[in-house]
Amino acid sequence: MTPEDAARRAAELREQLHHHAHRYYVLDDPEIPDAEYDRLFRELQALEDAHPALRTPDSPTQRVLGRVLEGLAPVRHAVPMLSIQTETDTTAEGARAFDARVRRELELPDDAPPVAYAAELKFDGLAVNLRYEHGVLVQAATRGDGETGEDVTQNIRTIGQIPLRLRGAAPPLLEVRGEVYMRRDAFERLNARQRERGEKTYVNPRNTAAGAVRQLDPAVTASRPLSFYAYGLGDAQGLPAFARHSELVGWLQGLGLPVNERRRVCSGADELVAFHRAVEAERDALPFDIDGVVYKVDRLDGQRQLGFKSREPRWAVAHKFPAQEQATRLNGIDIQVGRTGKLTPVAKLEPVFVGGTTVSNATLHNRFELRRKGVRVGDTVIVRRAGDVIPEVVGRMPGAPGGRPAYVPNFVMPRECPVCGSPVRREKGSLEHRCTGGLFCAAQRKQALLHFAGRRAMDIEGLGDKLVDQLVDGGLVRTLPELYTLGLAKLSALERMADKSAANLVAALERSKHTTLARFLYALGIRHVGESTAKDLARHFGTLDALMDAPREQLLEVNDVGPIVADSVRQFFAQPHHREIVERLRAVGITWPEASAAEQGPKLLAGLTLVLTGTLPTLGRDQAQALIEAAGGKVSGSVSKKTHYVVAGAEAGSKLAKAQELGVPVIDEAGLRALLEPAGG
Ligand code: 5U1
Repeated sequence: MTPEDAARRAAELREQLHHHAHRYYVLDDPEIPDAEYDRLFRELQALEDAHPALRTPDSPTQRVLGRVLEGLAPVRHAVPMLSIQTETDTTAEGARAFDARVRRELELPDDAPPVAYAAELKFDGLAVNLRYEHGVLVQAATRGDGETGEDVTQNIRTIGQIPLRLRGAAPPLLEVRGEVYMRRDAFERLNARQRERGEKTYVNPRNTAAGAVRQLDPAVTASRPLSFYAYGLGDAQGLPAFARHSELVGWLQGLGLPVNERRRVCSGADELVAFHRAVEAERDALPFDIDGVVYKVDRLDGQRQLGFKSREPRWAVAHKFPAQEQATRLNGIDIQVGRTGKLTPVAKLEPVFVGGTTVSNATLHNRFELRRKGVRVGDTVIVRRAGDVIPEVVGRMPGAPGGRPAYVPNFVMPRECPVCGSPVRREKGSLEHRCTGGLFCAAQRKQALLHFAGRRAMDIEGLGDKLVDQLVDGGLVRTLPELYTLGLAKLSALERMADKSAANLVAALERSKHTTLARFLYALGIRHVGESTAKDLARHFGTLDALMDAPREQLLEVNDVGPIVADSVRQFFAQPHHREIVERLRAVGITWPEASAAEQGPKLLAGLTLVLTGTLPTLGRDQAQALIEAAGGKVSGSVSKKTHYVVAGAEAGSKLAKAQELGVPVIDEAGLRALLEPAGG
């Protein structure tokens, strides 16, 4: 290859790789398989090795080559990185105060039309300034004190979402401001990896992202999966003439920078309030943490008119949501015994308002997790409560510089179950301590009853934890079948039980007797048999007797059943008292439509695994799943070589791409309906 040919090919490859990196990292919509990207990447690497002069700073191969630094150099910001004022009223109404202030300062009369605001998410990460000269990333800096930040260029270059070169007609100088953050799934994966290696887990995505950006060794940053959103400008020359902030954000997107889609222009206070409410409701479903929303006067002439107050613009405000993390004192550690006997250390906390409620208990998971976090009774700890997730202690507050000399835990796992006194054991290779008391243990009995009564199990409405406590502690229910022999008289005699509630419960118990085999199996609480496995087992065996007598090899034939599940099912039904419970449950009248395995055969989708993705034109997700399962098929959450069909609707994303990559047939709703019709029908 002549040097000219090599240069031409290298430029072509750089162009292609920039394009595909943008599709992959920014748009999350790759056009080519990963393997093809890797092939192009290696071809460019080989060309650059053979002709080092072709190795340009914006080459995609140059993302992780920085050296380990002794310290981060200071960078003086050409335009200060301002902070943003915070609206302290975390209710949606807080938005009105900002609108009122803006209107007053713009001297708008009461009858003037509503002000337009750009409303965006407030990402919980680390603010950075990216400097592009003639479209090439030349420097990245943290905010620091707003005047001077730290040079983190090498580290920022490792973030795939941040373009090393802007697309299209970039101006001679452009400083982009935005937030580096870590997605929650990336954070969970990172912590799972740390746990596997027996290393310290990270407290939250924000601190992990901030720590990663400020690393001295860029290889460490590269090993932490980071993301970026752009939301504003620093210094710039030769910009197009914008009239509005919202136009500017659209323009940044056109340059190949990631901007968040959950933004809109709101007209006046009412729409700000609605935006705040809507985003707060979506908060826990977002793939990353936010701590609020940001409102900015959309018109740039309006921003200029409002100007600044000390270090903050008057034209913007951060409207926070209630914090999801708070510090509080760990007063003690209790032990909770779960349905399968697992002992969980539970933190007894000085009550603290976090994630919208007062929290006084939080899980510490297990002894190993507790030690990894270095938590001791008496410490100030950080408690996190996000959405419906159980509150957890994520770590301890850093103490005085120097910290404590060495961590000595002041909590030990009991050797005997605190509820029933049976010995506590930890199986080899497991992190969990378990009570060996089985259903002799009142705690396990209570949990077993609650599980049995659960919505997805026997669905016994009205049988909650308070009532279960009374039934078990009062010696009224020792085994599952006894639930059905309680009767109205015994229930009405319970404390705080109104006649009507007792009658409702009796009716709910009666209703629950008509169920399905899958629900019944799930309700028994066999270890490792979740809802989906219960459905697989019911579908495969058709009758309870066939399943109870099935040898290991037959169990292993069931979809998704491996040795652990097979052994657990065998062990469960090998125990005479479990058989007795099953027989007594049948004797009280619990029934389900049974089918022989032979009758299961003609089901149209028997043995097929389908994946649903995107929005189907008429069927909701649950409806589609129910139709597939009723026809004997299985719905899986991810696409693999074993998937038989992917049913794709509008806005199908990565699952569709995966199906195409693996050559899995893709059908639409009409295709699914055709599969569900008998041949010739
Ligand atoms: N979305 C967004 N986040 N955020 C944070 N915009 C935005 N603007 C900021 C900050 C600190 O500051 C400017 C208003 C100066």
